[in-house]
Amino acid sequence: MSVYEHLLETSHRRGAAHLVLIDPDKIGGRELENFIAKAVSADVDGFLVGGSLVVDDSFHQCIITIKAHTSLPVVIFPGGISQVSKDADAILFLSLLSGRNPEHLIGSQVAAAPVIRKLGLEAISTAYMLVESGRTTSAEFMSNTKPLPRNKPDIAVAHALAAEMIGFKFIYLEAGSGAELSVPDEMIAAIRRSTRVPVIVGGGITTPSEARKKAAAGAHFIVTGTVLETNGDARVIREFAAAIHHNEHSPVVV
Ligand code: 1GP
Repeated sequence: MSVYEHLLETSHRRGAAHLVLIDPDKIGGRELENFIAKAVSADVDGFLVGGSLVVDDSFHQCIITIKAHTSLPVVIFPGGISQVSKDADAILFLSLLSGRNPEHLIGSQVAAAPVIRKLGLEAISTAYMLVESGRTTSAEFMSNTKPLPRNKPDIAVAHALAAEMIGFKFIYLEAGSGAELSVPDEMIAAIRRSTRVPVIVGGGITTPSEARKKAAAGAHFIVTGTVLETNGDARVIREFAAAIHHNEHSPVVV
């Protein structure tokens, strides 16, 4: 089974799946090992690894450390073309479809594709869409693109339809790491009504009940990063995972 199929099967079985984002700039060493152990025991479904910056060689080591402590999928969520590692299970092969910057639509992809093939990494084509979320986010600033307007679900749906027709395997609705406002539930629901492409939602999700609403609106995968960097207690991680796994009739924690 491919990593993509495994992720979809997990999401389908549990109602939605919880992916935890690890930024190698923010955590490493023993602290990372402890965090992964807690996340695994708290029933998360997989890890994304990446960041807008990654200023040293911590990326590869971070993947190795995570892989040594879990058999859950470890998927690269690249902030740039240097963020590849043969030790990961797969890579989200992102195209910044909400923007009109050719470098992020196809330029970086052409540069990265031969490297990914050589490493034998599974590439999961992902239509990456930034959604307006209050303040300017790192992803928006670094990519030099405009996000989708948050109060215009029709524009987001048109992008999602284009993603489906082009053949992307995932749509990633991104408010941005640490965003003031997360992706609106109405936008998630509108995209789910219009396309069959599985949807990942992340950015600015700060409570289990907020995560649960995104899952209930139709997100297949919920990504949390900052909130667990701030408080990575096993209890907190477990509350997020339980809220997201809505097929399992878990209690809602506000
Ligand atoms: C960012 O979607 C992820 O790319 C997660 O965002 O750090 O705000 O949880 P947060």
